[in-house]
Amino acid sequence: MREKVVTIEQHILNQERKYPEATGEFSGILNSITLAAKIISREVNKAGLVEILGLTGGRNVHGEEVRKLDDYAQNVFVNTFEDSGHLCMMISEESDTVIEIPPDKPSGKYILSFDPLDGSSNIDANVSIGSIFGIFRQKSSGKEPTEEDVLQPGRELAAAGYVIYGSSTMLVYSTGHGVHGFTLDPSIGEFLLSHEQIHTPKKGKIYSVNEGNYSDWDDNLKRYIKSLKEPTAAETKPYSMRYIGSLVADFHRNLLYGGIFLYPGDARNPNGKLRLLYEAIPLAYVVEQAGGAASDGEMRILDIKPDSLHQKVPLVIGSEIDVKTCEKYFKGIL
Ligand code: AHM
Ligand code: MG
Repeated sequence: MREKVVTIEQHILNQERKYPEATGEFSGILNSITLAAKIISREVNKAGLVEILGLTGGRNVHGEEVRKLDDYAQNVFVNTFEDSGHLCMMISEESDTVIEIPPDKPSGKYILSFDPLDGSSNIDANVSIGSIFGIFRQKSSGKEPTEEDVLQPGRELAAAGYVIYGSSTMLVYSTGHGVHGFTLDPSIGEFLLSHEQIHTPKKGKIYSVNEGNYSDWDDNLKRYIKSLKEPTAAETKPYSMRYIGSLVADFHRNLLYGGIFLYPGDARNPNGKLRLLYEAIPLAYVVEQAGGAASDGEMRILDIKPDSLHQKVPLVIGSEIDVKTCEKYFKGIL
């Protein structure tokens, strides 16, 4: 057992102290994410109880409306940040357009992109789900953010991370100085440092992909996956296949154990399924900070300049050597 516990708030403060010019605004955003994560975690943990305690007609025993957890998580993020004074804008999977800060509320110089509850189709089966976030700085100098602020490449991120609501709730974040993981202790309501400086293995033994889409794959992708299942003599043991179908959970496992996650483009969906701004980019930032890599099959995810808010992107992410090998197959070099 550790002699001294470090809460996420202390950790954020310690990071801030390294920058004398820091105003505390950035730390404020991270603390607000922590709060949103705790509130969503509490609700996710009682998800199954809605069936028992809840009612028909969308109201629970307290007479409160029973909302879909996606909507609930979206509202938690928006309500937490609308009044914070740190943001000039939000981008969410759950909102068709950008979310502006109302004129009567204080506004700041950061932009938050987020997926409030990813993998939510898994909730009813008690499978892990997550929230994903990225924080950009406002680039333009005017009061109102511009398109240049909305569509920034991932390399401009100031911070990113995710929350996984699993057998325990964990928050993992990076501000560009490594990746740190915190586990929620529900008895004291605090995220405690549990994974300091996460380094992902350079090469893994796991691959994660929805192989049900096999018949829509191109030959290069088929050859790559075959090479993992039927390795040549030099690499005798085949990779294990692990696929939860919940991006944060699949990503988190591979980050810790090493491996590769793919949601590739195929004949039916040329750009795959996952979204660039609030799914691929934040996780690409985290994986690179942990020593891994993320690509669309040809180029680094963090170098892609987004051209629309909900743009999809093929995603190949995980251990560096695995991602580079996969790229070679995609380019026909291997
Ligand atoms: P969502 O944003 O609608 O929840 O969908 C995203 C999820 C990811 O968590 C997961 O990686 C992917 O969808 C799984 O898709 P599929 O069922 O096609 O394999
Ligand atoms: Mg999602």
